Amino acid sequence: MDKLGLFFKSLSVREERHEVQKLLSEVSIDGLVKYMRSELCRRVIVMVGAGMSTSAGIPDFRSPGSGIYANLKQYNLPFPEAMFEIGYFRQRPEPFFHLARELLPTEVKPTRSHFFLKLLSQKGKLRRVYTQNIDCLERVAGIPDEEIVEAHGSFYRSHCLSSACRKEYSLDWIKSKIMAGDESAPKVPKCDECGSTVKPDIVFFGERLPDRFFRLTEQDFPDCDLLIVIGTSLCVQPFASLLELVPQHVPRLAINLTPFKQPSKLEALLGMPGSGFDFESESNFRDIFMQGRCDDMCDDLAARLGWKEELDQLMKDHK
Ligand code: CNA
Repeated sequence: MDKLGLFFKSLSVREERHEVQKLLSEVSIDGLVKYMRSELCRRVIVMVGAGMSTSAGIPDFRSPGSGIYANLKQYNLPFPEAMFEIGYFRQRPEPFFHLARELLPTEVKPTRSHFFLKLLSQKGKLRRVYTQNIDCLERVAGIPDEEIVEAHGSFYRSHCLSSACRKEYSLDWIKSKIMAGDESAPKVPKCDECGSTVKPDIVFFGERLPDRFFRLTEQDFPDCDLLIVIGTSLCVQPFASLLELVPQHVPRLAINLTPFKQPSKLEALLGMPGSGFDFESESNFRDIFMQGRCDDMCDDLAARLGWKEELDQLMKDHK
């Protein structure tokens, strides 16, 4: 399914209105925790965004002041998104590799929220983490590779841009190249076979999402027991539409520092309530919002679930 197909499928799922089973005894964090502790909640999908890594020192895109989009003046870009556009990158890769030093610091450690997901995995409750992040911190936290979908790719692998070459490079290789340059004059990594630019396997605007994303969303979302969304503005499609793909009765928890955007007139006309969540309405029986820093919210959840000591231990044991 392509991006547009996924978007329209999410709309059609919304249209299927019938009596749905209510799985939460009450629409509250306590009700959710009770459900999470039960045998009914075995297959949890987590959708992740840049907000989950800000406490690790990696800026997000859209937070006012600290976000990447607020700090691009020095690069003289025609428009902020050019930084991540494949056409622009082919002409002028230097700004991206300069910024990459911020996105891929050498000493960065996973956050408490990453370890909360690792704990979910250890408890056998994690179906999959769908991450928009490119920082590989889910892998570093020790979540098994098969439980992670890097929807927008990551720095984990890189390839030579030349279609005749396509030589593959590792995370360590690209990291060493990115960090080698002078901060004011970053080096563009070059292929040691053919001399072309080497690009991390990050999905730039204008590139297709990985096949694994489309294959696994079809499989996972219709068959999950809980959706958790952490640290994302839900502005990027088709990722944002995924939350519409879980069945109508499945509870959805959103954890974010700021509220989600309100619908535009057109979106409202199409019956789309902005983010797709329904926290406020009286008929809401499944959407819960925990507003705050995700590390604090995950800590709170872990405590209520009786997992706090295990979470502390996981963080302590991590080298
Ligand atoms: P975004 O649009 O910048 O939104 C981030 C959201 O997280 C905002 O709503 C913030 O309010 C919220 N937030 C920030 N800090 C916290 C916190 N501590 N706790 C809870 N919420 C917080 O970023 P999205 O992820 O929604 O956008 C998708 C883009 C961002 C993807 O294409 C990524 O590749 C890209 N990105 C990734 C990284 C990374 O890998 N760490 C960094 C920057 C951008």
